[in-house]
Amino acid sequence: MTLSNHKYSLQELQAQDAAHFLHPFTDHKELRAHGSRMIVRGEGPFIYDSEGGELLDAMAGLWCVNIGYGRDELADVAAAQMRELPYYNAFFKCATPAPVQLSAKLAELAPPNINQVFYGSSGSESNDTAVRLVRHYWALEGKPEKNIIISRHNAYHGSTLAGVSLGGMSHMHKQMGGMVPNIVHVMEPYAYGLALPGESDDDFGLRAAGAIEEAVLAAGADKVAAFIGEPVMGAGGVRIPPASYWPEVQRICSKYDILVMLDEVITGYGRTGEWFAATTFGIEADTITTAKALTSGYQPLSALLIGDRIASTLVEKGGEFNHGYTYSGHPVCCAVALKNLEIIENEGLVERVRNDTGPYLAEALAGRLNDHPLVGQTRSVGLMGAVEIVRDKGERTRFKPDGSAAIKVRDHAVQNGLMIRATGDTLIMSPPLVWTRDTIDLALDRLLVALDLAEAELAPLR
Ligand code: PXG
Repeated sequence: MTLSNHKYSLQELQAQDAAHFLHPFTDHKELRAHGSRMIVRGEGPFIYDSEGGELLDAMAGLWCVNIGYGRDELADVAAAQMRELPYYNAFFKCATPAPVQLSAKLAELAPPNINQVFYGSSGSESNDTAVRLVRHYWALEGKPEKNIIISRHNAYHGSTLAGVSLGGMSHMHKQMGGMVPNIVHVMEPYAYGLALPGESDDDFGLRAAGAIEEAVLAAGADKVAAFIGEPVMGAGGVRIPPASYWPEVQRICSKYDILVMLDEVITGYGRTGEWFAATTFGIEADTITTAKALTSGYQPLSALLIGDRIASTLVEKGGEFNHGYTYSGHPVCCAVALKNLEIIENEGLVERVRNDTGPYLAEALAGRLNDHPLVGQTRSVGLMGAVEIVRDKGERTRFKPDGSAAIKVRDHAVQNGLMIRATGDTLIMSPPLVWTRDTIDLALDRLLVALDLAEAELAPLR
């Protein structure tokens, strides 16, 4: 079914949009001067706007539409579940079948130490749950004062009060008017931007992990509950840590008996070529926050995957964990998730990313873009990639004002049929896992056109 039976005009929609709809993360004054682009349809790897424009969606919506657009199987399963039982809660000793079956499936797919699931409707909500849960865990263990969570500058963990506080985005902190207490931030493992001249990536990775140990020692290990991190920082710029980083983080957390909270809202469900990036980077986690690709974005659902250490204390010590949402374990969302995971499995998408499209993307980015005068570095893991836009490749300097060059490339890319994102001076992509080598080639063809157009405008400023 398409929405062609819905009657609207772009002008009318834009007027209603400007009058009534406050968009997320938006300068509303600026938006109202331009009007929104209306995306009205999606099919496979493409999205279409109200004027018939076709865009190859290199962001999979917002890091989520892993199986691509227009999958009838998900619509059918949602409709069937809505007809049978659109909603019932999981409170008061009740359950519905879909979240039960999904939990068993997730326990099968997750790393071996993870066997329990707590549901929410968004990544932010699940991170709130994770904070509540690790603090509750230490209280049950008789150590309520062990409640500090260490996070990192430039991390993104969501937009609820706890999400913003866990995150390391200073522009978000500024609008908080007071943070959730007992969260501290240390340096991020961003070698391209932060390694010292002559410092190897691996030495830098050890130094960045060392900042966690310094924070533990400053607070006192008996006060630190957990460390939280995205295996690869997503919204912060697809920043892939050096190989030395995660093993050292794990060593530090074990040494001081600190829980490891992984935020896999972006990296979960095949993005890095494994079901979870925990496997890609060899991390043993106590909690894994997931959302987005759990349903390929077809329904809002998040799952906090909980390791045996926390779960067994919760069950053995008993007492109510006073936390939950109306939609924890929503049957329609969970039914859609089950079907989505079945599709990812049946179509071998995780293996395809690991063995074929992931390595191909890395080669294509390096082979086709690294020599471009605007490109300082390309990097990728699985189907998650970044292109650093620089003024001077050797010096790693940027055009002024910060971020202006990457936005220029992005705007040309969108004009040329490629939906890609800019964060600061980094272009980032996270396409559907159904992309093939041909789709990657097409994306890079369009990106190269955009880079050339931007270079023509930026060269005089060099
Ligand atoms: N953790 C991570 C690692 C995320 O990337 C969240 C938590 C929060 O999830 P919800 O479902 O509450 O949005 C995210 C979300 C961007 C962008 O600009 C990224 C996200 C959300 C919105 C914009 O790249 N990631």
